[in-house]
Amino acid sequence: MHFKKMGLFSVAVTGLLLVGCNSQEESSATIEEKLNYTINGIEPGSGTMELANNALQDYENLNNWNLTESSTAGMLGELDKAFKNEEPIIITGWNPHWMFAKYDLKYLEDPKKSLGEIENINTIVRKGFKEDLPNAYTIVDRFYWEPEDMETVMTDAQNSDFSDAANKWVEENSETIAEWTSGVEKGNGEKISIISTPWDTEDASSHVIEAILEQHGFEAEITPVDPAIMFQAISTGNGDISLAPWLPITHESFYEKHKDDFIDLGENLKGARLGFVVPAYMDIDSIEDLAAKE
Ligand code: PBE
Repeated sequence: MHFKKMGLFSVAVTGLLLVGCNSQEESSATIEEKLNYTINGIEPGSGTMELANNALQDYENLNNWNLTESSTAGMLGELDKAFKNEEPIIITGWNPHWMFAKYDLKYLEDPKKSLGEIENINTIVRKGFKEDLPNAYTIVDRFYWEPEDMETVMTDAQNSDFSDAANKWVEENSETIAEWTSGVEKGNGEKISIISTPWDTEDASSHVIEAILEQHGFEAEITPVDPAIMFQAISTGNGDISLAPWLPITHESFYEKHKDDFIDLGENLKGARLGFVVPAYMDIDSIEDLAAKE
């Protein structure tokens, strides 16, 4: 009995010693070591991940860093965990998004502009859409809103869903919508296929244009796909319209590949942005300040 107790005691002491060593090691670890030289990414098919991979090449200090593929929900989960423990984290973040209202975040400076600067979101339509559905085309062509509008819908959708949030925005902005639909003949149940991408920003715009088109007599349907497929769908005529392209940088490679095969109606929103984002409590301001992994 006595012997067994001694055994347990020494296990406990060793354990304490180990814990002691560990925490000492942790407190002297650099931010980069605590981050395990890792940036928390999102869906591999996103434009964001393409740019983030470019950034890892462009910045010599990041050449040996890791970019984890995940999902937006997974990335946001990691962000929440980091905030609860006040730990460092680097994510691929973007605006408009409610993450900036929920958490105190900052963009890391990006002097090489690998992750772009100020982005627009454009509206593209398939060739022939204007000729086939001139009335719907006019409404789609006129659709333009501000980042704050998009944020309102994204935030409302957190407590309901995108259909309800979009309908609410449409109701509250009836004057603007009256301008967009002024002089436009009502539809007769003609079907319109809206191609979207799987993020809140595009859930918001797609549901709003859907609500407006339906209010005006058309029958609209939303299909969310990866950006590459979105451009392909509009280029092949499988989809009619998309409000999802982020330009000039985020979706540049997809855009360039298909640009002769769709019609670009220009911006539906100005002032989007993406980049490497960190909690404001982190003592680091620029991508260039991150130490290289040797
Ligand atoms: N995003 C949001 C998307 C477009 C919309 C920035 C995460 C992307 O392709 O990266």
